[in-house]
Amino acid sequence: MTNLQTTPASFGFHMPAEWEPHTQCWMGWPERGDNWRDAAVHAQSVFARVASAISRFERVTVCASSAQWENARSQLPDHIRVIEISCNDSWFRDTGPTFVVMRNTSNSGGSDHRIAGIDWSFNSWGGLEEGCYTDWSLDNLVAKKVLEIEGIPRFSHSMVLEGGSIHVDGEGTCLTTEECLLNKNRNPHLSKNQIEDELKAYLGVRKVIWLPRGLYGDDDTNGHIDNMCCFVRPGVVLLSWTDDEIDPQYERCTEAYSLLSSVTDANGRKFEIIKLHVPDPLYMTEKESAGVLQVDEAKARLPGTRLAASYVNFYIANGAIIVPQFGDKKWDDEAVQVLSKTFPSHEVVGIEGAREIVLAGGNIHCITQQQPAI
Ligand code: KQY
Repeated sequence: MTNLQTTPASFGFHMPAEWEPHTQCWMGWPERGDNWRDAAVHAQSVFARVASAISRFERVTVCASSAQWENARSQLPDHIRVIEISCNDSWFRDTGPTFVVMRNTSNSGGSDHRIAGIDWSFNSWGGLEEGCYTDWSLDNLVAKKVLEIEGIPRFSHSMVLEGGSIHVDGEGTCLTTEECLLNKNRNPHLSKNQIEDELKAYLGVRKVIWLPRGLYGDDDTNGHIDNMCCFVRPGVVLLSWTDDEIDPQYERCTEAYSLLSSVTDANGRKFEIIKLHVPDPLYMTEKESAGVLQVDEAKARLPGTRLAASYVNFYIANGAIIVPQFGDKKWDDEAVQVLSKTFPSHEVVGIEGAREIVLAGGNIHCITQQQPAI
């Protein structure tokens, strides 16, 4: 495997937008019983449905541990590739590589490659004290293994960063949150300016837009952007929204709205902001909590915890939007409608039972990683 020593942008690489064509989607396979209730059986069937839905539009590779490989294989259709990669958990948005591409080969800086992967450092969303589990050594190897399998060169970075904490428009703008990227449990030695410089050098962006906070209750990730706001196309964003002034989510939405209204993107465009209403508040039940092994090595999953549920956490496949559905008829339907209008040339596919993923702290975007086509 080629390990590249300089930065992606200096070679002419940049991270493409998620709506640009993909060659495949990478996913993990849930198994740890101290994060996924009932030994992950319910989550596995939702992962299988997400993988199957995506596989109607692009190739999918699911990575399972040796202990789970046969089980994963038996639950997934034959056309989905199932390979063995051991992981501590199954969030490929955060542990998989961030792919970057080079579209203009005249600016190749001497590299023969047109695609590469960034292998960020991962610390389980906050390290030993504040992270989700205490051993993330296998997760930290996922990006490297994926790139090795695909024969794609790797840019390694010592900065702690998860893919769910960034969104790009593919034309020079990155969206992120201060709550996550400036959190002292990630890169306490780096200033905001230094982090911006790294994002520019690695993602090939020219402007970073910092929302103050992510979704209310998104404590596992310290407010990842991918639950709060995403690009639809350059200059247009979808923002998680509520009109309920007594919901603590309201303050976060309005603060993000004001910020987005006051800035322009890397190309000087003002943002069009489309509101995507969150489901009515969801809480972990006694039964759900009792199904999770409560151990010292992993974050406790307690009854009554507000779940970080948002429809912004969807995946853009080639020609489709794969969106979570929470069993909240009113807002589930509204989300499908808003997304259908927002992405008129995509088929919107709702995944029922996404609550199972939210119970473990993320959603469809968090469990997927697109590999761009070149
Ligand atoms: O938001 C994401 N990208 C991942 C969520 C991970 C939650 C871990 N328990």
